[in-house]
Amino acid sequence: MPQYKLIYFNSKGRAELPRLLFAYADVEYEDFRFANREEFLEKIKPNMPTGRVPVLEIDGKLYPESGAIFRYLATEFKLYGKDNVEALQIDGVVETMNDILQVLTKIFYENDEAKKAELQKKAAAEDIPVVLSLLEKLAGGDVFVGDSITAADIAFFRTMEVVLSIVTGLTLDNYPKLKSINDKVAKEPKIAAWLAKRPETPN
Ligand SMILES: N[C@@H](CCC(=O)N[C@@H](CS)C(=O)NCC(=O)O)C(=O)O
Repeated sequence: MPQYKLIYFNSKGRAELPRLLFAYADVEYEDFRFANREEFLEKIKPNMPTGRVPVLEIDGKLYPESGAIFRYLATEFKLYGKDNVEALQIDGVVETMNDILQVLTKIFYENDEAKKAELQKKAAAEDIPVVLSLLEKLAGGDVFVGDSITAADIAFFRTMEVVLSIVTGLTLDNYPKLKSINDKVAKEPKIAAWLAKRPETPN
């Protein structure tokens, strides 16, 4: 088994999905969190391949980009479908979900409070429900692809965590398949154990 170290801020952000994959696959890794932005700028950033994080270190070599880390780990942990067609379906789900993340990023980085509130309202009423309806169509039943949990389901769970932390007034009650996927992932014993023990951070 390779030696894994995941390098990121002491926050969930772009590192939480890989952390959930490690948890679900029950694979050991070092969850390396630097203390603050000063430490990042002085000690970490200059040594990262692109100056940004997350970075996954595998046996001493550094690899950037959260999407690449997600696909690599999911493939290593056999969570990326049983064949290339299932991988294609998983990618379809992940790419659709990226439309939600784009909406959320806009809200997250908006500094004007009035504009932020407007964006949040529109996201809850329009932007996110549109994408959730598409995802409901892609869902197979209580998983997106095949007959057991894949990286698509775990990525959806993580996306919903981010959605609910940024946008209020949204539920999955109108999306029965998405609701069962979300509940199923949350109830997986290894995921539940990680959720209970992970460091508490605001985002
Ligand atoms: N496309 C990259 C974006 C990485 C990124 O923007 N990381 C932020 C933290 S979430 C960062 O390192 N910011 C500090 C900086 O750019 O100096 C990915 O998905 O990994």
